[in-house]
Amino acid sequence: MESYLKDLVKIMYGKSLKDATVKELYNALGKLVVNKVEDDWQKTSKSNKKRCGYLSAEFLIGRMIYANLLNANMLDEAKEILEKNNIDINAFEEVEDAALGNGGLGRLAACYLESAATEKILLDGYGLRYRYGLFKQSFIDGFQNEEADDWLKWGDPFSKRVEEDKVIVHFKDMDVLAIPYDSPVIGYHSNVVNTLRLWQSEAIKSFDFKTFDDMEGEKTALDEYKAKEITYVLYPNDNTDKGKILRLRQEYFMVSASLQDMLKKFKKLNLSLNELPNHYIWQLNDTHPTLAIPEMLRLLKLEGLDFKESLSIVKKMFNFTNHTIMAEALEQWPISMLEELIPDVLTEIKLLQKDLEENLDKNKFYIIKNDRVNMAYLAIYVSSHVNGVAAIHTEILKSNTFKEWYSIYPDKFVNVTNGVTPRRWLALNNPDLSKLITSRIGDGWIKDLSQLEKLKGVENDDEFIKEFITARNINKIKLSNYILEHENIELPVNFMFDIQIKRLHEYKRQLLNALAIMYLAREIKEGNLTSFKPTVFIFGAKSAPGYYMAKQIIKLINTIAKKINNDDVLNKKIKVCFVQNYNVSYAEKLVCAADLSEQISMAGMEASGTGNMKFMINGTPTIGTLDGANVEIASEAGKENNYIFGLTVEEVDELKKNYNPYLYLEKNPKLKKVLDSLIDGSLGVKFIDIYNSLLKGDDPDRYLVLADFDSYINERLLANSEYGTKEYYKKCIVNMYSSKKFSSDRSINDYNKLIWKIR
Ligand code: NBG
Repeated sequence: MESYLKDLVKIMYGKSLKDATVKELYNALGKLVVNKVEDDWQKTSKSNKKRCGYLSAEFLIGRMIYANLLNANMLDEAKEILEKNNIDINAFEEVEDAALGNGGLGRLAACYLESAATEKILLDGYGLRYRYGLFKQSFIDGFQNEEADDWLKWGDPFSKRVEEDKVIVHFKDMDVLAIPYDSPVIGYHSNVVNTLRLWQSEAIKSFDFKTFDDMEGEKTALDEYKAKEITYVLYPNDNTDKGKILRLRQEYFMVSASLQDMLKKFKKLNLSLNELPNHYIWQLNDTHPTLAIPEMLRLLKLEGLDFKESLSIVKKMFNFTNHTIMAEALEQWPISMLEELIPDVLTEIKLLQKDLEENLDKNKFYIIKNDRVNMAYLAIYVSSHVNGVAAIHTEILKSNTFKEWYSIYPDKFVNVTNGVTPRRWLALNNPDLSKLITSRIGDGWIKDLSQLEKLKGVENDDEFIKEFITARNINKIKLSNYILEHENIELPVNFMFDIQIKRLHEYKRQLLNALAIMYLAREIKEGNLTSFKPTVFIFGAKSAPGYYMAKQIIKLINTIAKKINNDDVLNKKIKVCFVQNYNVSYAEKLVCAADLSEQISMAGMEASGTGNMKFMINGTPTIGTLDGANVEIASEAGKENNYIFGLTVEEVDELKKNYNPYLYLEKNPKLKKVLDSLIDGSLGVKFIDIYNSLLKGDDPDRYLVLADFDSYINERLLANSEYGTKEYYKKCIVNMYSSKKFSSDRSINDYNKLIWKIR
């Protein structure tokens, strides 16, 4: 490998290894990885076996270099070679994350691709190659500031532009080129290498000499821009459809290019179109790619099939995953917009509505209503399977969100609980704990997480506990150093690290956490909490740029952080740190250093959560509500090994019928004082809108922050009192070895068994 790398650096940059810059080494090493897996990649790509396309507007792949080196079995050697040349492999930490996604939904897609390749299942990712990923976040005076995320700054050695596979996507007002960029998806020590194909939009005629000669260069430039604009940015919105027209263009661009691509490949097999579902099927990652269904109908019409024939084929080709029950996230497109951009696709949607009316009670079911197309209903009507992403979430879909649909299609609905890849989320991000585990049970767990169960009993082994604590402390020291350098806040490692990292949303209730910190701070100040163990509360979260309340909450947390961290009495007991630009790479550092994992959404709102799983695998107990995958975490590791609090889904429903937030202030005058401080100026800034959101309006305290407050505080204090004891570390260890269910390898096999049936 060393001589290859030397040659490559020489060929690419005309330099020796020692003279190459970090960026050059990164690009050369990246190419070397691709080269190593190239034969397997070709073989996998050319296989004529049935395969599934994972259609997703987001692939939050993060930084690929370490994961690819590990999976291609090159990591140790690469480290050695670099070391020999006085280069620390950690230098690649400067490489920007590929933040081509918002949060859980996009990161899940990335974990699934990795797991499928590892499990030798033919699953290719299809999405968009955004020129700019999710914005870069910094704080200015405590407010979120957004800047463009130029993720390609360092180059992209893992992808190649596949000119010969370009296709044309047709809109009513223009035709656009879709150019695929392919990256290998390398499984862990597996010979299956799947493909992540991301489409980039470009103008068909990029430079026309004649136009230029006619002095009309500006017009050419404008046309070029209009085409390129489609894949310029990832919308930082996982639950509202903003920038509507462009978003719709993106969605159609993605699905049309992907389906044309598939059809081209299928035609090479010289089979009847009825055979299509035996070769290609699709998983729709949320509603964003749902236009694939009418687009497939349109393409089959062009092949000469009539609507009924096409529909019977299409019904076998698509499956739909729902990731949220938030009404504002279930996309609905106005007919007028579809008419304006893609009238032929709208025609197919109307035919689907007609078909529905022939088959179902049109008073109960529809795809089009009030001149809008309901994308979720469209997906459910046609798909063979609809799945939720955690047991409780699927139950809510069946009994509530899609109740009517479930009553006529009970067999369509299945559950596949989310998972995360143990390669990135334990083996790579937590090398010391990994070493400890491997020293006891060998390294088979990396490919088969159920082997962690062999550790059962080590929670009573003093030597193991000691080494577990050492590993945790090493991670805390590393995180603390990193935070000092990047956020300029000193975090003593003997403090308990209490961490909430996820997108900022009111339902996720970062506000509950913040109010609880304010409450604890008051109690400490007043001398009521003398035995409170020093704790640092860490937050990481981006808010959608147009989400006012979320941004207010960021400002609030930064305000209390400043106040507490500068208070010489308080900062011996509490510190608060909101890290900037939370992303996948930051998460890798945070989840392995956490003493407590905050998963405190209002029950019924968090479809699954995947951060909760990452903490668990790294041996961190959850403080959480019975929501999403928390329910399954508590059941796998034992409720007694986690800190479960708050209203259940049923209790939430009951309480919502007649909710009075003031009741909780009367019951708990200390909570009232905390709320008062939001508006009395004592924070230096007044947070009137946050205050009003909790107490005023039609739907005060929509996410029941006040109702869950007392039980949250109690559980927090319990966790705090146990922290640092042997009992506490036992809980950590039991969580870690009980986490097998949350490997995305398991999820992928569930998808395959229940839905895809590929092997
Ligand atoms: C998110 C949910 C999470 C879930 C991920 C992945 C969206 C629309 N939904 O709870 O909020 O873990 O999807 O399934 O991003």
